[in-house]
Amino acid sequence: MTDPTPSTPTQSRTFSPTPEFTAQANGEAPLYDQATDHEAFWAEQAHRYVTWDKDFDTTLDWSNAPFAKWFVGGQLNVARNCVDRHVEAGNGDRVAIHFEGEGGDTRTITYAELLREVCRTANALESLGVRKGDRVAIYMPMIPETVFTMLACARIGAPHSVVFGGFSADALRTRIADAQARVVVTTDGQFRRGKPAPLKPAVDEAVSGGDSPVEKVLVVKRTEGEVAWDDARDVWWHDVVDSASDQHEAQPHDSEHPLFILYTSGTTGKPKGIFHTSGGYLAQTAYTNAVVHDVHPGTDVYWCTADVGWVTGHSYIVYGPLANGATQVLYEGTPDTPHQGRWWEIVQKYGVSILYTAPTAIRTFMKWGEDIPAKYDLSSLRLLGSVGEPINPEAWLWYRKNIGGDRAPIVDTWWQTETGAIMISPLPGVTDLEPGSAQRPIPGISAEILDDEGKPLHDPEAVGYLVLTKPWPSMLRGIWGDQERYKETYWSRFGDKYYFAGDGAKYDANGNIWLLGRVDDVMNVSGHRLSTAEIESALVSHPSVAEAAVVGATDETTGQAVCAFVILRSDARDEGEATVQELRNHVAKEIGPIAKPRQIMVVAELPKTRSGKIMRRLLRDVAENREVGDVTTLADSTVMDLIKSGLSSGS
Ligand code: 6R9
Repeated sequence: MTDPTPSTPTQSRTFSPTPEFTAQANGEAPLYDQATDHEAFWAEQAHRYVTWDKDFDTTLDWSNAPFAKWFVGGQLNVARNCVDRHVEAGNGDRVAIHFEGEGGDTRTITYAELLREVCRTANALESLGVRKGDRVAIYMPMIPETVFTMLACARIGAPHSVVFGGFSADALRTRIADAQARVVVTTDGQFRRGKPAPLKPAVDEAVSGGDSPVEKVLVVKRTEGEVAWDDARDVWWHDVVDSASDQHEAQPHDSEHPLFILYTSGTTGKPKGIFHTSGGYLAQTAYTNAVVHDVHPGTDVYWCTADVGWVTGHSYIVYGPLANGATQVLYEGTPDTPHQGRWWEIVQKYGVSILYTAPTAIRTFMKWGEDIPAKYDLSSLRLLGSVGEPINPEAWLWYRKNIGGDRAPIVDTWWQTETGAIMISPLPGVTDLEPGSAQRPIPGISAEILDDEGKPLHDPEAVGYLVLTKPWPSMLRGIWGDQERYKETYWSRFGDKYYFAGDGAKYDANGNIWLLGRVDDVMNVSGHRLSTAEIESALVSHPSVAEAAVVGATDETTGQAVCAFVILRSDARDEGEATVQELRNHVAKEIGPIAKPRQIMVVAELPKTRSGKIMRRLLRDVAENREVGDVTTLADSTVMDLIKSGLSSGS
């Protein structure tokens, strides 16, 4: 196995923009200077990228920090910005979505058609009782109806809560309860690796039991699989949406009206409902999609490979690109179904010019070999993007050479569910690109790297904590139902002037920022955020488990992998591999298959400090097969020997 730690390049090699790219780029160097007047800059972007029904009178109200209000007094309808205005501007015939199903079924949706579908969906949701302010849970695969539903919710002003289709019934249930969703939209099933996989049974389980706030479940027929049906609660999409009127009068909503809630893992077991509002979120997603992805509506074919269940899908499949009137690909399936060249076949088929994906995918393609993309015509690609975790320079260079034809610039974009939109990234056509670094805050964003005491670090290679020093339009407005936790999580580590991102970072000698991964108990597995605490509580909910500790160990392909150490209850039988399998499946059931530990080690003890804190650092050493580090703060320093000898004897 090669050394999996992301290596710092021994010599820094940079890639300057070509004059041709610069000449046509949306992003321009003067933006950095213009952004020195923070509020004036953002007011200008909000006017350029958003159509307001009523103009705002105050750009930023930060008087009740850290609770921000952007574009105060302004009114808009997010869905009309994403759909109607393009049709009104005469672009109704432009393709909004090239849908590619996993099985090869396709659908081309123009903006005019998108408008009709969104209106029908909005009318249908209203007929099911959804009103402005109600929450709607969306538990769906990557199909056009998912986009219609999100936009229909935005149109009505009913915040959506999209729950990734890979999450379990239990995870869905807690998210529904937290947001008190009245309606769930789902499908009978989804296609995954060539086979239909049911989805509705998880919804049935999640809303069962009498205490659910859910009144209606709207079901798209996708796989034609058998489904259980509750006549009082369940409604087929084709019965109510297809027959609904394709005209829908949309009301303007306040700039600060909640647009969506999206749950993400934090450092405790309880997922946080990050909520975003309308005007600022739309302005920044559209602006960044224009200047960072360099989308040129009408000519580009853009493809973001994320799932809409994550923030990347919200901001860079639905809101940003559609606000800009872009043409994009929406793909339902996995990269290797039916073969490992599927993505490149799609790029060739639709002439994709901008591809936005994650390092874990790139590293998987590296493993499969460069012969696979080489079989396809990828010459349409003119810009590549990366998001979700640090991209190691090797993967960056492979991506540039084998996918970007040694020609397309790569934008490594750092941001979070909480930030709503891209924050740190090169500007293509402006920045000299440095593989492995997200480089610098985009115009309008300010960041610092602080040491433990909160002092700014500027020395090259000095490692500290990334903070954001000014409010930004697409920032989270809080944690749904728990504003104390919002203040404590993000605005207390370094005082209330700094947003603490939870990521380690450093500058290099060129003044470029390198993101170094999470500094808290959050893991990043294939670009998905998972909390150690959440998986630990899933493990201890199994009757055989007394205690559990989870760490993220470096993994060559997925960035990090979940490794768990468990102590079995004295009355539980250790049946070796069978026990391990049962526990892995238990985690999948409790949280979802993405949280399944790669490895579970049954141990007799866990390393703890005198105050009882599990020393995950030492467990990480074991999981990564390293010499175990300093054990002097352990309550019992022999524990690590016990763990290691237990493991080597195969228990
Ligand atoms: C958009 C998204 C956020 C966390 C973030 C950081 C990591 C995202 C990154 C990156 C290095 C990048 N992260 N992009 N690390 N370089 N370009 O992924 O949101 O799921 O909330 O994850 O992902 O650790 O704090 P989210």
